[in-house]
Amino acid sequence: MAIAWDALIESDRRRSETALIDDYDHLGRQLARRGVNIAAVQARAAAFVVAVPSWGVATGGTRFARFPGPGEPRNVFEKIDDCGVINRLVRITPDISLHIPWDEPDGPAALRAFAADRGLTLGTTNSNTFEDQPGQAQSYKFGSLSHVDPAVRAQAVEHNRHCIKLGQQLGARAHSVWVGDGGNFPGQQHVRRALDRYLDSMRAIYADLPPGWRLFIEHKLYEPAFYSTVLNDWGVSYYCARELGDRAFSLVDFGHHAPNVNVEMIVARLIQFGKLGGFHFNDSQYGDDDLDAGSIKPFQLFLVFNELVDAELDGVAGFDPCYMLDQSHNVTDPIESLMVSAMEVQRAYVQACLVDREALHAHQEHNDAIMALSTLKQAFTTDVTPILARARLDAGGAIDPVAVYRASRCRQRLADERPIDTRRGGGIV
Ligand code: RM4
Ligand code: MN
Ligand code: MN
Repeated sequence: MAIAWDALIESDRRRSETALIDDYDHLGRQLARRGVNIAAVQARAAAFVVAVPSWGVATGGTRFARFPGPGEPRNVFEKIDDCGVINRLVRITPDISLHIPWDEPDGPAALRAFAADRGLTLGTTNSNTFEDQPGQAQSYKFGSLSHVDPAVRAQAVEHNRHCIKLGQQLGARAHSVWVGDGGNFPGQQHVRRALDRYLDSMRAIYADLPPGWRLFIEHKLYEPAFYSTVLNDWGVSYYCARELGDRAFSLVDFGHHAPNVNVEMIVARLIQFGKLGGFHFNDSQYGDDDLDAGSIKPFQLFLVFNELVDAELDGVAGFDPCYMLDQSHNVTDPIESLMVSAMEVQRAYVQACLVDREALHAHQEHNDAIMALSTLKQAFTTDVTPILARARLDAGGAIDPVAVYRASRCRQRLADERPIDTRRGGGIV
């Protein structure tokens, strides 16, 4: 699809740059009064990256229905095309996380080259042993890596090995494992034995991890299993990551905890224990809602980044979390949702960069709760939009990515090029 992005971005710039300069200069003076150099903050904003999920560019669905969106991608190449549009406009999403077998390519080399042509990399593979594929010998109905039957476990281990081999051909450097294993009823599973079996399977996968690779394990409280899950919380995840070895880490998906759980505490502890692998950013009101990052609890997102920036500035050894989005878009255009979400995650990062850490530390030492909170709130309530926009513009992106995307009529064109396809696009569990 040939869209004149350069021209569209240029007319967006002509329309909005004067106002942007005005807002940026004002913010610059405000920050200077706090001893903060706006150019240095902009440089940090520009260096920020978050990966988009290949499964997120297709319309999601709920367990009740899926309403396909116009022009949604029908194969992995079209998904990468859509990821290219996102990065063309926001400039902070050059990496893609792939889901296998949803995104299984016939020719990995061709896929890698196709992505590279669009300035994109394929950094992480995600395995799928939570549903059955046509023709598969063993069923995952009662679990995969922790299944009671060794033949099912072996098949699930083999699938993960396959993902890693494929990832090597794609230039990936990490593999992420989430399993739907668990029980729907009390007594259905022997809780301890199921975890032992899971760990044995994970050891076999870990043993095949290529040099330089990391293995991420993702916990989740419930769903699709409604009574118990094998990797139910961050404590179990931490334990397993330790058991597996130095290159195994816990991955935090924002929606995978009980309501009201203090996610920033989990993040701080995983950093402290050297086991924070990365994130699946999204937002939620009740459970694994997979809503757009920053749409429900932006302060929580900021508090998580407050911990991350604090660790970055402290130079915590081995601290190198991988940032990814993991969302399901049911009522929005996925391209718009992913652009906005990436910018919201970047916003939280930049706000966290504004925290006056010396002042915060002094308030903590003096047990001054009000001033400690005010210090955080001062950063959180600073509108950093001009910094994000300036960083995007300087990197060749749009001041207002959603406006440019709508002006391009990209979605209408995609709808013409990709006649409606009602096959499941993934991302609904
Ligand atoms: C799960 C989990 C995984 C994601 C699947 C689609 O709930 O978040 O990361 O790959 O959904
Ligand atoms: Mn996830
Ligand atoms: Mn999830």
